Amino acid sequence: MQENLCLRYDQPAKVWEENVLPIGNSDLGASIMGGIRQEQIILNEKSLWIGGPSPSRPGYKGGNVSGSVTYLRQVQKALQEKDHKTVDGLLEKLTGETDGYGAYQTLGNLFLTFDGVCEEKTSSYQRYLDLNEAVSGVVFSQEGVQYTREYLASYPDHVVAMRLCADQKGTLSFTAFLDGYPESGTVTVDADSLSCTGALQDNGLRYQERFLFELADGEGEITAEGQRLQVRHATQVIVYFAAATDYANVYPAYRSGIDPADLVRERLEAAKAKGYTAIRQSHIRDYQELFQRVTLHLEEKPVGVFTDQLLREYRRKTKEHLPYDAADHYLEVLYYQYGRYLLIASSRDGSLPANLQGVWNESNTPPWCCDYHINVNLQMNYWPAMVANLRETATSLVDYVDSLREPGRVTAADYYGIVSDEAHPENGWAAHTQSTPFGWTCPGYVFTWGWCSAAAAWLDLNLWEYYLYTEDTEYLKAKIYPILRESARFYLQELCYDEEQERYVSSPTYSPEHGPVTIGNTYEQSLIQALLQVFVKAAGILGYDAQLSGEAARAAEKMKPYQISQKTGMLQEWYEEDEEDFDTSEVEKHHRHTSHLLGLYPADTINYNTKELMEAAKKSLNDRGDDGTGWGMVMKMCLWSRLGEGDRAYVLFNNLLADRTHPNLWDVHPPFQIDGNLGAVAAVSELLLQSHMGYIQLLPALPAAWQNGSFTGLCARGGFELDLTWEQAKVTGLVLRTMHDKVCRIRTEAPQQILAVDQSSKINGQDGSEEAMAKADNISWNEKNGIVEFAVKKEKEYHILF
Ligand code: FUC
Repeated sequence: MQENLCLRYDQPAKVWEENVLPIGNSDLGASIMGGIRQEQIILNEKSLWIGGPSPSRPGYKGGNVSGSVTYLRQVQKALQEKDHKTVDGLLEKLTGETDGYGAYQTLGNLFLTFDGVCEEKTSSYQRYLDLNEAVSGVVFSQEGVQYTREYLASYPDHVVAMRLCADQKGTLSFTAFLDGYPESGTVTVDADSLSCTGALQDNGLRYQERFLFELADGEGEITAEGQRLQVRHATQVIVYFAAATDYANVYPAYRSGIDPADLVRERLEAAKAKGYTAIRQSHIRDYQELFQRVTLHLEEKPVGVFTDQLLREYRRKTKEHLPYDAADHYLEVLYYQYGRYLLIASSRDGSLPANLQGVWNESNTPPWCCDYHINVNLQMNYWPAMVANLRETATSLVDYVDSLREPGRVTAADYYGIVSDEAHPENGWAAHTQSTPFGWTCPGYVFTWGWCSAAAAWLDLNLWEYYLYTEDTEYLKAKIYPILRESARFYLQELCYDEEQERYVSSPTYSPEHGPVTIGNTYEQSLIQALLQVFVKAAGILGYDAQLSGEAARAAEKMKPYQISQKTGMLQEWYEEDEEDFDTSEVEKHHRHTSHLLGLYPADTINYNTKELMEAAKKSLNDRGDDGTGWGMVMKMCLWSRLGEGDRAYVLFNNLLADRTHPNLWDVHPPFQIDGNLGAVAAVSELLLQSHMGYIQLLPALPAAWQNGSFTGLCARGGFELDLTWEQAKVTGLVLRTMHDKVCRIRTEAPQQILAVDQSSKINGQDGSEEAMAKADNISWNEKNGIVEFAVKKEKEYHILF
């Protein structure tokens, strides 16, 4: 376990997105302000969305406009004829509607106004979020009384639980009330609970949120007074919070038919019966099972200062180009582990995936509707899931992508003429830039940000990573493969052969939010090609669909996604880039999206074996510069790490922390977007470990600033888990575990010895005694390519000695 992973502040939060401390169990989110006299907790339930099907919108069709394929054909023809005027005139026909898009809503606030407590008389105030236990709290003293509040969000028990204490008998008195809840809500106050029940005006989605108050030691009294609950002369009060809606991610009605009040009642009754201490224990056990799998040390020193001070210091040093010290490295480690925390808190099996803000939202009109953007953001949210040993957080994404298939078939039919019917079931699904929990897959309402035929292919690559890291063939067969196959069918019909370009192309294409409308831009070509190649591999593993797989292989080969500009030597973003009449009016040198480089990361078609493409990608990346939005910087970090340039990636990490991080360590686009937090976990991991080349690479892009360090528990493709230590940038120790009996390949200098330790002897506390050790089987080291190969078994742990 890694000690001292805690965000700390000496003041209450002032601004939600800058200062709050978030807790969550994926379905529920709570952001804690930590006020002294008045505590404010902003609450969320992830499925509380307006939009989608509704009695007031009987024709809801996910925004799809029937017959749009006619215009697609016209645009394709006009593009081929280079008739840009006609293209421009038709683009508005390749869009979707807006009605029913909706937005993520907030459940509002719980306010607790404390009697006899005031800011002026308070001392020793602390607000914290302990990442080791996923527990947040507030502590302060006033006139000899210490007040403590503790908050946690439990995944196993489906509640947020709060414990409010005073250390002197009978000194805890407060008023509790709700505010900011949906307009349609009715507040009910009874002997020991506050609740808000209603159905959203927009779509009739039913919801309930309820708070159950309990006097832990019987001390004090609770009374209902109007819309408020009064707690007087208590010493310890427990509050359980549960919330639910009748949403279900099932097309086309998206309703469960279950009364949310029933779920809430069951959960609160169970919570009360179990009690705070047991809930706390189960929560910590559940959370730590995931969180503790990874530790990271970068010669950091947890110092006694507050997190916002650490961040200010880091910013100052970055601006003044001063060297970082152990406190700065502590901030880096904290930021990394906070990203893992945020993913666990906002994405667990059985719920919707993490949205643009995870699960936390204080507004009914949040930026970008707090939706599921799939031209980078949702994908980035899940980049850390596998490498940072949190595969359980990824299944919500798999389920979500699966749920887009049925509505996505309507989009495929309306916009591409690709129809699924009895003769051609599961014949293709499409999705574009933005999506919602109500199956919104049509193009956005403006072509130049809304059209994105490759969005589904990109999502599919995330799912494939799940397989690569686990090699879980059953899950591949049951969940992932059907999605990949349907995508392959879609793209095989969507692609057309372009005589002039002599390749299969997607058309029209628009590089995310950048440049002109063209044929077969690098973004679409590279993602669709990667998806087709992945499908071929998956079909091969399962022994399925030989004919389709053959077609996919042939098409992929003829897609030729990459061109190097004869003029600049850069990897082109658009095929037509070097042509005289190429329209540069919408090209931005420093555009935040680096969509033409996705073959380098997260895909692997640009790699150490394609040296020219690597060089060209590097030139492009240099041209884009080191600035950007939060997620834009993270994207570049990942790209530099795949180029093996750790120091350059580190500059971006420095800039991310210095310029794009709020005091509560939330990533700033601006505004707050969680993709940068989560993506940065993947980016840092990628500096230390890569495995996309068919072998494991240790410290492939180590920044000079991290000369000495260690990690435990990072994962490599193939089902491996690694612990690594390094000194003076050289590997000094490596331990490897495997999910499968197989051959392991690591690129490294010649190891002196590889010892296989029985895991059971370790578990029995014998710590790998000499007797338990035996040399690993079949070790070979190839001097030419520097790869060591040896057979591994899942019951053993391998200690590689240098
Ligand atoms: C993408 C980005 C924007 C923003 C939005 C949520 O479309 O281009 O910058 O992050 O998603």
